[in-house]
Amino acid sequence: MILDKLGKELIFLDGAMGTMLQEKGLGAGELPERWNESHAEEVIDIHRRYFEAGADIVLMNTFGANRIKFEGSAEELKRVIFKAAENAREGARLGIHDGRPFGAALDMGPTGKLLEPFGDLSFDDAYEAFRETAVYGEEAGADLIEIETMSDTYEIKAAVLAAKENTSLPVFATMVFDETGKLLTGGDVAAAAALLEGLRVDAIGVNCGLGPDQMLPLLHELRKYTSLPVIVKPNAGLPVQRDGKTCYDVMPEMFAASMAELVRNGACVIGGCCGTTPEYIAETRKACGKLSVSGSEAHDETIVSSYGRAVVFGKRPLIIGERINPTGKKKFKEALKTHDIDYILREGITQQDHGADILDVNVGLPDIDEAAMMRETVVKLQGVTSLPLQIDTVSGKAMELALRYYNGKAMINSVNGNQAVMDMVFPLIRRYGGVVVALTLDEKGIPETAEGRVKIAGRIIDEAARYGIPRKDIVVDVLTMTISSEPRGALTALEALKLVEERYGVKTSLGVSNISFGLPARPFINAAFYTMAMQQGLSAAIINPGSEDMMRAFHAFCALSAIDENCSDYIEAYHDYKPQSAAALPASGSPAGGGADSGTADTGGAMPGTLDYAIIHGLKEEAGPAAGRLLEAKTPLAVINENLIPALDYVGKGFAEKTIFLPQLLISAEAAKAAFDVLKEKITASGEAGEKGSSVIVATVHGDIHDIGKNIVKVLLDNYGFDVIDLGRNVAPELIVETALERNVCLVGLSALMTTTVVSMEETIRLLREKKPDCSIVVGGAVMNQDYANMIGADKYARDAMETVRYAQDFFQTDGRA
Ligand code: B12
Repeated sequence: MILDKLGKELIFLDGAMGTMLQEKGLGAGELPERWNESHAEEVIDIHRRYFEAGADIVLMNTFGANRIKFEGSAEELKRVIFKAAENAREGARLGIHDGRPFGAALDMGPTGKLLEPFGDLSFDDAYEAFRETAVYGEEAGADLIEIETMSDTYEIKAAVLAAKENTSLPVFATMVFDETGKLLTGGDVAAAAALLEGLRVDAIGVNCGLGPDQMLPLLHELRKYTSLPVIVKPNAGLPVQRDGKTCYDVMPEMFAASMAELVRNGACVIGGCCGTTPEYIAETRKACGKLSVSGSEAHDETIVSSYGRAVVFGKRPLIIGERINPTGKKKFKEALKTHDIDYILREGITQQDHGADILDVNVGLPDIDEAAMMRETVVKLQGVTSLPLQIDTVSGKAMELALRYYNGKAMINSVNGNQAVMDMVFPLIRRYGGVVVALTLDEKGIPETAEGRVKIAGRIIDEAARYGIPRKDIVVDVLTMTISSEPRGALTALEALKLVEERYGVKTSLGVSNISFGLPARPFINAAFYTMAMQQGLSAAIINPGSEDMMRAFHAFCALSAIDENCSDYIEAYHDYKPQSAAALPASGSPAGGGADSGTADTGGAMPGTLDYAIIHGLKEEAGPAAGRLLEAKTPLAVINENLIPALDYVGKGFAEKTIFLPQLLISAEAAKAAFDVLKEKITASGEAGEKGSSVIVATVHGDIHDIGKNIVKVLLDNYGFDVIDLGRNVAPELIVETALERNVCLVGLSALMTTTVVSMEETIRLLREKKPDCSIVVGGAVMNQDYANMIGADKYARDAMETVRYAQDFFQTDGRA
């Protein structure tokens, strides 16, 4: 019933459940889903009111009903979900007076944990948690599954797969974007849309975070990249704090008027999120009830994505980096055999720095477990680069694992006209989404003529359609034959390139360097052929972005064909070019026309192999040894101040400027910690064994989880002989005061790194002054300065760990407590 209406008629969802439960007395920290059993009447009443207000579908009170939040109690979880479904049905019985059809959606929200490699929840565990909830939901009678409030594409992928692989229910999926159109993990609307469309959800959309007016640009953006029905569920405006309570600034009538505007712009499933109540839904029904939905336009853009970016084919020639491939590379083969993943990651980062848009990943070698290696490489590469990946393998198992654990819509290299290969590859694409490279060869080999190759492309496209794979998800590779053995090899490929695009309207890709095999000075031929192919409309080339000749051809072509407006990318790349210089290619050359997201990573001038580079790129395995090397020439404190902190500052600045996103911040922090572990050993080994007994409490204040700086302070204080009581991070003021009282500690060090947590610091100081007035308080952390410290009543502001030690020494000496 829902799928019959979807996209044809406007479907009304309900508003917030949490807001309503809080009004009814839900306490802080209480799991709202437990109210399905303990306060069933209240939950039923909320459903009833939403149905009366005009909702067609209500969301069951199951947002957080998963084994992670319910700490493994499957029995309770199942009971709660069944009761939630019963409550929704009872709400419908009481609230629907005109007999209209209704639905109850199983609501699946995020687990609250970040997934690996950025957090500690594995993809499989997330999948398993969602699977369990989805299965119970279907058994309990849910009519569809709505996955909502997701801010990480990897988590939503786990949830969608769990729902689709284990139930037959329709799946709706909505995510939370900020006003700049980014997810918390950095992905944009196009990236999320590509992923979700690839996973074949039934409707896609946005919820939470923003009010209805701020969602309009997001809706436009979504409609640009998907032809799926679009869901919009805004908050009742932006949150404002009044008397310590969170309130929303858009009233029901204004909300409804904005919702009508959203419907006129293409939303076809609408409802409300935080702050909305039955009044909002009633007004929305009034304002929108007579509006019709505007049909979806078909979108035929070819898009691949990663967690952090979408790459759209057709705007300019794309560069697919070919270096992650053992063919003809002795060192690479060795790295695969010795399981030197860092070597592979470095190849990825270097290609990104040189301007690749997509990275080809081929780790096939006869004597290794390719599937396991492929999975590991894909997962780890995603930890150090946000470039989309091209999975390059002939092994079905390796392809499946890579696609399953890939966080985005991948490119797949490849399928061909051989039926058995198509039967292996297409079901995987149908299941996981992806853009597949179709090689124009079949059981009979590679046709000699352009027409022959084009025909095979046509057959592959038709066969893909039978699997439900649209043309936009196929990129045709007409194959390059080497001109030393096939004199017309280049011409045939160029002719086929043009024909394929003209006849089928598909995008193309080509491995370029094969053209010159067996000839001297191969780069000359490669670069010229590359230019000819781009002129012929080639969409993407598999090349080595580290090759100066190829990149010059690329930049020059973009400038000549007016893709690179005002030649600005060309100028940026070559303004300091000197004819004799071997280093004309910039370390971080930026390809033309890609805008802010054009696939390059700034290294802040740091060189590969250095600690700064390892931290900036989150190379955890490299950071420790790099720190070790620096220790040969510097003291640990100098390494902290001259390398570790500046590298983190660099990342932090990028984060503030939104060129770096939370996942990258996290892996940089991990790398910094790995480096610090090495430095710590050295500091401890050189310890100035002081008298124990002068106790100091250190803690990062409540609400703040930054502890790298605080840990440095701890280690140094430890090392100088103080008895350090480390209360950790995110520490409540009460605990700090209790500990100071219990252990009679007279020096407390507090750390805060965010402007928002300076208030917790102030509160802690206030409480300490009240309960333990003889305590001295030293504060630090990146946001802190002398003025702030004075303002919040601290005794001392210490700029760094060493200053903290000096202060502690003075304090205990003058104080005579030591
Ligand atoms: C690493 C990092 C993280 C890591 C933290 C990992 C960890 N275990 O600590 C992760 C990825 C988890 C993280 C998360 C977040 N982060 Co952060 N993060 C940073 C970053 C890049 C570096 C901080 C750092 O470790 N510096 C290196 C250490 C050694 O320096 P330090 O802490 O200043 O310490 C020295 C001195 O200050 C002093 N000191 C430190 N503590 C103490 C204590 C005492 C008692 C004394 C005396 C001295 C002292 O001595 C230290 C050694 O010399 C900063 C940017 C920056 N440049 O600071 C952003 C930054 C602090 N983060 C920021 C934000 C916004 C966040 C998030 C909210 C992001 C999000 N959307 O989720 C979350 C916060 C969650 C929370 N509730 O706390 C913002 C804060 C903005 C603001 N002004 O409020 C910053 C400034 C980035 C930015 N420019 O936007 N982050």
